[in-house]
Amino acid sequence: MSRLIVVSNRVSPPGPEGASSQGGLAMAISAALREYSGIWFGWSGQSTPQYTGQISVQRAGGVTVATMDLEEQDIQEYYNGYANRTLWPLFHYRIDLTQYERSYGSGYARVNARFAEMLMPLIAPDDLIWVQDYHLIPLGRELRERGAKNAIGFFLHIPWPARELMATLPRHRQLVEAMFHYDVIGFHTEEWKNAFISYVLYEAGGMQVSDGSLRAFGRTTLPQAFPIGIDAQGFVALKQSDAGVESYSRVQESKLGRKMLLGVDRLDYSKGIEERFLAFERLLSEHPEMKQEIFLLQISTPTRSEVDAYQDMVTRLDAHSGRINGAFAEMDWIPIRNVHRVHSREELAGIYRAADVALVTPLRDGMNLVAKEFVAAQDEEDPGVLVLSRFAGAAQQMKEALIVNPFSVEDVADAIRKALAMPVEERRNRWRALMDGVEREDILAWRDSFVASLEAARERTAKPPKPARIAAPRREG
Ligand code: GDG
Repeated sequence: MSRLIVVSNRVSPPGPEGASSQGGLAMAISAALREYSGIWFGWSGQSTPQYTGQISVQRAGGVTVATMDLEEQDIQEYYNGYANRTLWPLFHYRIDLTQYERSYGSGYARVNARFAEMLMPLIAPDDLIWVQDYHLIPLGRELRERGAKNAIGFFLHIPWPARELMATLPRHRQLVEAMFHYDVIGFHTEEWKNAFISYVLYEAGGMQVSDGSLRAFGRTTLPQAFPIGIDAQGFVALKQSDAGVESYSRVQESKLGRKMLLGVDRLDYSKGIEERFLAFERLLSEHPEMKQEIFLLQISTPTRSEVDAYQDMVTRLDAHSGRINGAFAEMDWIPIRNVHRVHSREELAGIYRAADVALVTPLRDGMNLVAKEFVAAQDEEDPGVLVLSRFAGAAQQMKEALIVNPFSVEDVADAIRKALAMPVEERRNRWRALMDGVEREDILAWRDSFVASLEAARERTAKPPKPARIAAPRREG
């Protein structure tokens, strides 16, 4: 079996405390690498005053991990700059927050070239290479320029924007041209894939071939949808662990018989947390009889705190929750519990289980794993209800959720009321259908389908070109 090389911006190998400290994606990558005996390559997360060009290789939890440090300027321009101030907001439809600085673009190009330089000596001719996410779009081209002939695939974890938005990015054609150096390009949904195809056909003058591949810039690539999933069984085990049961009981007791609405998100403007608070405020002001009966637990873990848009958002969010709590709270009841601390995955599973309604209302999201984790953590006999934004990739698969428009406070407020009033029979039926999907389209299915597509790409390239077909002479009579 050939080796698999996974490249991502950051690597998070299994720690000494085992796999439970890893997120679902990191666990799938570790599992894939164990199976294919490969390497996980990426940035160590450390900075050095000057770029050293050194790699550190370690074995961790059965996986070989190779990391490199970046210099401070790289982190500012590539990571905080082009990745998180340019591509992230643009790809999440926030051109109002998108910053286009030339220095960011050159830092991004420089770091991608450095990744390729460091990675090349580790690659054997038969290896499959799988590049993850928007930080590393040009890496495939950089590797090809250095002679890599391997099958190389790319997976985008975030949405692909509409082509009118893509056109606002300086040098957008170069970015898309770079993607044509991959054999396979994976998106979470058909919608993101089609947005990419639309760019290629209408902006880049490309064409579609009958086998689904795309031709442009003198090259061919295969765009495909691979919806990511979670480790569903692993998540059930987290909820049943001691820490999972303890956090469930703790939250359950604190509810005092009230219904709990739950939000769990990275503190990111794409997640629609502010809009969710406003919808909850609308509900309380239009239905004061619901006061005392419900509350919202919002767990938001801080990220990217060096980027201004994130600092501004935290300030606004805290102002909203303070205002809503000030206006509605009573001596023995608070409407919003606004929590910024990080929880272990076991604790999180227990919290999901204790929720009556999950509010997963991003304004735009590649997939959204929280929606799937919430479903996996529910009790079969008395499951909670999932309220899900139509703009999350997950909405394409999770049709039995209550699908909402997160931009409409009324729509979300109505869905909350509907969820709270839903009879247990309907909750069970919807949950069963959702859980079947979460189990079927899990993280291993995602990994296996992508790797299979990459292997097929390698076979196509290895095959000698078919001899020209000569039509047989027609028999007369
Ligand atoms: C990107 C795309 C796509 C949250 N709080 C805590 C915690 N979390 C974990 C959740 C979940 C993960 O973070 C968040 O995953 P999402 O999928 O919801 O969102 P992004 O981080 O934006 O991920 C997204 C994903 O990539 C995969 O392709 O679905 O669309 O944006 O797993 O549980 N984990 C712990 N403590 C917390 O307090 N341990």
